Amino acid sequence: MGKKKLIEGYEYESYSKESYSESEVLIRSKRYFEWMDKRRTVRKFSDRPIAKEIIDNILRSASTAPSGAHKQPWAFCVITNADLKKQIRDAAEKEEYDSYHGRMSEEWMKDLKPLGTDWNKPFLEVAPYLIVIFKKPYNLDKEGKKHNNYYVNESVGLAAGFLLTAIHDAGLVALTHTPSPMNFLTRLLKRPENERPFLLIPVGYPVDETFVPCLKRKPLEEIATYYD
Ligand code: IYR
Repeated sequence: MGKKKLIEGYEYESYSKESYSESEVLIRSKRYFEWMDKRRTVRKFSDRPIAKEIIDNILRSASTAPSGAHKQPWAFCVITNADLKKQIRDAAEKEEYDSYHGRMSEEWMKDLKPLGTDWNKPFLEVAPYLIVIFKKPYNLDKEGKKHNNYYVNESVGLAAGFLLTAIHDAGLVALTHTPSPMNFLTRLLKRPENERPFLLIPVGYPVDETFVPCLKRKPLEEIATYYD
């Protein structure tokens, strides 16, 4: 921890980054991109177990994300219990069945075709861990009074991104699953009234021979505009 000082009555600590030469910064940025580019969403998981400590560390990384007024408006539920996983699978498949049989538009179904998704979600029972991220639009104090959080979707989206990167770095894979609607998660996991399900993320190792769709990422020219 760095040197501390008070600024307008609040405690601050000195913060310094490693100082790399510009060529090192260039190499690092390229290496990071190439590594991130290797992350893929996987839909077929092995049931190979994973130590809880690994998941603990991944969640600690996710929770380093910035958040509005540093409220950290997220809660992570980690499910390993087989019975609970089955209940989640059953409830998700019930919703997904309806989505794939009429709730999703023709265009949506066509867009999903190349990804090979359907209403069957075996990974919800096979993956050793299910992580459910909840967002907290407000906190409740001891008297039950509501205190709003800020930029909740942005904050929780960032934490989800950090979570996926930590999973990738650890050598594991994940699937950002969005059963819709997902209020069954509030019920099954008995969450408090100030939490809303945000993402359901199975985590594990991929099956031995894994195939993922051949996707192309948009080139830089298509995603970025520089204003010099
Ligand atoms: N939630 C459904 C459908 C689905 C929607 C999108 I957009 C995807 O990128 C993938 C799936 C499901 O999980 O199957």
